[in-house]
Amino acid sequence: MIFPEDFVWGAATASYQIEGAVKEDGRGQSIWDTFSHTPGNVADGDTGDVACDHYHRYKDDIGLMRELGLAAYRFSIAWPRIQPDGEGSINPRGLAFYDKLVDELLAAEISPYVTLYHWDLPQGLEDRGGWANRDTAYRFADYAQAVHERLGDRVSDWATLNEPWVSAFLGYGNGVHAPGRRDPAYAMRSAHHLLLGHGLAARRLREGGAQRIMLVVNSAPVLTPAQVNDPSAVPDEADAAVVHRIHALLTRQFLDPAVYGTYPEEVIEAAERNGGTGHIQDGDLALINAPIDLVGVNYYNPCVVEAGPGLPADAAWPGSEDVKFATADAPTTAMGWPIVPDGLSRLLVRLSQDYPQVGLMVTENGAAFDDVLEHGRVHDAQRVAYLDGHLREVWRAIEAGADLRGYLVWSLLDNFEWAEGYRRRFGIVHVDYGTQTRVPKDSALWYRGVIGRNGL
Ligand code: NCW
Repeated sequence: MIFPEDFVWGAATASYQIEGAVKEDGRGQSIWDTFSHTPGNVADGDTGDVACDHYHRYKDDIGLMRELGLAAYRFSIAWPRIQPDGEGSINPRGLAFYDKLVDELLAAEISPYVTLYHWDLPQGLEDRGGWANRDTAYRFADYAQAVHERLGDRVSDWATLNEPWVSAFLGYGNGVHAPGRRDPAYAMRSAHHLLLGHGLAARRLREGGAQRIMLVVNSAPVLTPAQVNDPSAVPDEADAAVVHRIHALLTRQFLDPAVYGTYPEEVIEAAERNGGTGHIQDGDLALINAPIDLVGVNYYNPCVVEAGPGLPADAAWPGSEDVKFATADAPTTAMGWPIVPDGLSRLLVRLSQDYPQVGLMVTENGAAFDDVLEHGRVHDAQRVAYLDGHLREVWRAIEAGADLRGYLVWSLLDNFEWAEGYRRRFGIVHVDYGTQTRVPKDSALWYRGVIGRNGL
């Protein structure tokens, strides 16, 4: 299985999950600092205060990337390092860190893929309403422009937002993520303002000459339990209706406005029943519909649903009280996420049909397992099997005609896994948080081989 010649192999991380150094060089506070320091929000009371100490160890970490043969490294910028309060003057020391990071990557012949927002909103903006406040979208565009002005001469690949569904519905809907609000109306408003921020920022990046711009979504094929193991299973009418609606709320809610400048009717209905549509102003959809080059796809598992009584208390899914979220009949990772590799090819083929005018990139895929470090090695055979299985499906999707440009493993390093803290290890490189020692797991060595032969 040999991949296309220009296929991009890499790995991904995010600022709050790896950097640490939360009080250094003028960094302001983010909603994840506040949230993780509030007891009860994160497993074991973990915080990102130190994390992988990447802020001080980035040179060694890039050395590791080079040893693994990565061609691309996707990282995110901590907005509160650039604008400590979320608006106004730029903190030169914050920008200087990313400047050095980019130079070091380029010297190692690794292409930087910059994500502008991976969930660490400046707390100052949250105090003024966060993403539920329309003004945050405009502040995001200003911030994006400032970063691009500094790094745009060396960075070709830009992502505006990571997983806006998660920001809106876990952050403002069910409160599992920062800022921990629980209100479906807030979640719907926030989703729209995130999209508006995406569109405004994408325009500024384009005006500044950015070569490739993408929006990264947590997407998944929405399947009935029967369809998980039998792609030819045909759902009954009631099941088909909820599958259609959940696909609209999970994926089309973000990609239809970005690519076509329209909202699916299911999104409008969900908003009407949760606070109304007053936050959607005339002209917004045209602003959101700024041209993008790629959709970044983060895939971990399918979304399995059937018609039935739902979870009225789960504000992550406004407008789906009649949807039963089911579990796939499949083995699971340490996150409890089912392992369904062919969900990835089904998803990629569908997205390439629904949005043929944009390219696709797998911007995250990977798994947490209960790794054990023994005699200086981590034999993570399950992760190797997970990655191998999913890469076979990436190849199948390419064979089926999907315009797939690359694949980035989540994650380079074990890191702060949000509400799960450090107990969930997604890295292909093991991190000992006591000593900050890095040990490439078997999966990292295996991945180096895959990259070396450009295939499986
Ligand atoms: S928690 C989450 N993740 C993990 C995180 O480490 C990374 O920063 C994220 O981009 C691994 O990849 C993403 N995503 C939240 C997934 C919740 C999805 C619920 C969707 C329902 C179908």
